[in-house]
Amino acid sequence: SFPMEKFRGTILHHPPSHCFDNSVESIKADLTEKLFSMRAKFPEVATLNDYYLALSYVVRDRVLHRWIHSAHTYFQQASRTVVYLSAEYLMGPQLGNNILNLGIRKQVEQAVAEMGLSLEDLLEQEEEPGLGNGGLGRLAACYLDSLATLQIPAFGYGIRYEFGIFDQQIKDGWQVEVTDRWLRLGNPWEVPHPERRYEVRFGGHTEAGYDAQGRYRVRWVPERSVMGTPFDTPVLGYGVGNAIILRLWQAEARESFDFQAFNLGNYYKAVDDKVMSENITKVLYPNDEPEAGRRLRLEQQYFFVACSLADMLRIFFQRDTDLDRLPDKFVVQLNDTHPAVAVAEMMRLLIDDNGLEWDRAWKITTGVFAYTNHTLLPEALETWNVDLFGKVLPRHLEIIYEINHRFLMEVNRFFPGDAGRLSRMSLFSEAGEKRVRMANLACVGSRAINGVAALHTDLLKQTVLKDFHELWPEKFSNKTNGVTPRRFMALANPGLADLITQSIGATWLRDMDRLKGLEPFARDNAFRDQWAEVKHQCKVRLAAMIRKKTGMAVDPDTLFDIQVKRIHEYKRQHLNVLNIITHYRRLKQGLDMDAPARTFIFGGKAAPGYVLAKLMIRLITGVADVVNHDPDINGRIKVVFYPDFNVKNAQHIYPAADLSEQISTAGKEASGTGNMKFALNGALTIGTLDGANVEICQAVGPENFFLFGLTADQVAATRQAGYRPCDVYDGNEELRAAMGMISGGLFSGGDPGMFAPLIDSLLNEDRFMVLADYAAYVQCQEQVGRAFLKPDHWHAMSILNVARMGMFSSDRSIAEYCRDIWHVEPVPVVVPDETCDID
Ligand code: 7GP
Repeated sequence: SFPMEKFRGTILHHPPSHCFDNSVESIKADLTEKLFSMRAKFPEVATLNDYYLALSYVVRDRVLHRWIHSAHTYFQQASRTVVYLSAEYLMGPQLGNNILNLGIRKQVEQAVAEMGLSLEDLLEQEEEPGLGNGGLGRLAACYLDSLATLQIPAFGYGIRYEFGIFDQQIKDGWQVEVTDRWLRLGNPWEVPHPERRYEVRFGGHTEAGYDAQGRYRVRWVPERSVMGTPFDTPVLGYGVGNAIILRLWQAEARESFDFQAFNLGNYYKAVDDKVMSENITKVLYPNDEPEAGRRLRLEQQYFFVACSLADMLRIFFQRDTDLDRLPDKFVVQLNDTHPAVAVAEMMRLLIDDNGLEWDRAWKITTGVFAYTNHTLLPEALETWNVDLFGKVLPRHLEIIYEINHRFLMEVNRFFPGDAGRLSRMSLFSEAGEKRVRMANLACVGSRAINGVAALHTDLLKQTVLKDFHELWPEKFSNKTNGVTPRRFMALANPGLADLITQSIGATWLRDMDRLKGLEPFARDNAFRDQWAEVKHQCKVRLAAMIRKKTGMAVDPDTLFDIQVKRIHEYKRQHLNVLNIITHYRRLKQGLDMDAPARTFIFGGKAAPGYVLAKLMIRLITGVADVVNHDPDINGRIKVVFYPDFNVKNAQHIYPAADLSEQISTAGKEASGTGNMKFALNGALTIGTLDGANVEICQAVGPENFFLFGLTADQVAATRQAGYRPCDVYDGNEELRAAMGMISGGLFSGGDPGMFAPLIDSLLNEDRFMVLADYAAYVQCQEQVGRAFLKPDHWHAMSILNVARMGMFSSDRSIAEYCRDIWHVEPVPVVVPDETCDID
């Protein structure tokens, strides 16, 4: 590897400084050159994808220029650095975002136009890296964007899954999962560094003994090992020279061939190890799948944690030798518990590999980590069977036992003789099979713990992490989520962004509190008309996408009522459906004839093994089939299931919404971030007091928000009082009718059995209080309909929503993490010879 030690102290060289000419002529010339040098094509035979790749390489050169100067600056200043550990990143397409952040949109548009291409077509070519499930993975991506923009030295570390989240197709109304082969046509954005690989060991056993100095030492004798190779993707800040790196690890065999087996003539045995090793980063696991025996998933977690911490120590040792200073140089944020094994790995690195004593190692470890929790659902809290854990990571299990032993002694000092508390706080659950509790490990190993919205953090303190809060109240804080306005406003909705910029100037994209300046425009008729026209154009564009993807025609003049997110019982897509059916039935009866015509749009993936969620998709498509073709309805209701919801599609969907559906059972959605993306694009929200909805409602004002349903406290109290969904059912004629239409087979081609599991679960248990909130929801939807009929007032509310949403920029979230948890300062990067400013 590169002899970095030569660079310690003094800097000998500057990185190459390249004067990139961002003129139209120069971009055209570079594009032709890349077509030749990277694709070996001349224009007459180049495909659209060749042009996409060539343009990406043109842009990548400019991106790398910023990255190399950033890396050099951070190195030179030995800057305190944030390490973000996340098993998931949902980055979305890169080309458009990089063009935006380089500030070269106009030139690129013109350059490709002069070559007979359209930038929009080229952008559509890009296959996004779907390396995450949903909210948690997309949050990580927004946070990288804001870290770069706020000029914070940072690394995002994760896993380079060969297959990301499955592609969703809808066949006969059902979800069908298709392998996501995102790397098939190549990925121009990453730079592999095979020269910088790390070995990661698994299995085997440990041996205790004494070293030469007579100190007690444990030696891990692993059974096998794999190599981790990093692939780097630069992430640009907006309006600054800074870039940071997303470093994803790919597993490879130590040797491509087992030479001994090969020499014995067993070719297949020889490649076995290669195949086994590469399996570790083959595929992303979907949420909500039964965890049973998923050894590979544990191996994935340890694999990327081990590579990342080794890399962090390598960087540390470039400039320092004293490990006690590690917490001064790095802070490691655990994005939920998927990387929580890092606590044990750090102890192993310090004690076994670097010879530190336990107490010193523990002080360093607990000075480095911080933990973000993303869920209150008990079934989503991660635990691992102890036997499995011990087989994969025998040394780490020992370390966790020791951490637990010392920790429980401390608990016992604070709360003497409280056996119940000891068993709740233990890192091991002993009821049934013995399991390691990853959330408890993360709490014990971290100096800061946070939830992702005010309500969520309160509930964490009162429920799942109550005991930890009682022991260490000072560790807890709230960090309400945010989303990046660059991707979800400027890139996704240039029409809206331009209108805002014309009105209040361009600084809002880096300083979202400036959106406040839009408030007076809510009363300005001419502005409202422009606002309405932008929304209308977005709806026209989405209607065209819907036509292309589903063949369905929808009318952009109708109310676009949209729910896009993972399909889950707690998110209650079925509550939305029950309202649609109710509305449908009323129209059939000649009621509600003055309600505005609506297009109900759904999108989202169901975990492949989550039967009820898949049934919910089938219910939506079944209702769509009946309602869309009913001549009595005559277009007053249309229902669309938009297939394959992902970041790329989302960028078309959020801007086109009139109404955003955020209707989870109060107390179940940790934060939500789609709620923010909709509101920032001028949608009004219908929602419960759940997650960040609470703060959104407060920020935009309850008069600009359609609030309904039980509060979290009422949900808990109703449950306590012995909630019986069948009583609600018996007492509401419209609800009975709607559910009767489902169970009667109207939406399943006459098959009354199809939706029985869904109906039964609502009638017998209704864990998520769908029936309890039904009447309030239907009523609130009527209010929405009436409000939509007064367009001036509607658009005024829409403008006020955007004007007051500034605090939901991920820049605000990241600034709070920096101030309260990370204690890290901006490090501005000056890029020499940049010829182009942000436009
Ligand atoms: C999600 C939460 O469900 C969502 O409410 C939140 O906005 C988002 O994280 C970001 O904080 N959680 C996940 O995506 C997830 O996988 C399991 O949670 C740990």
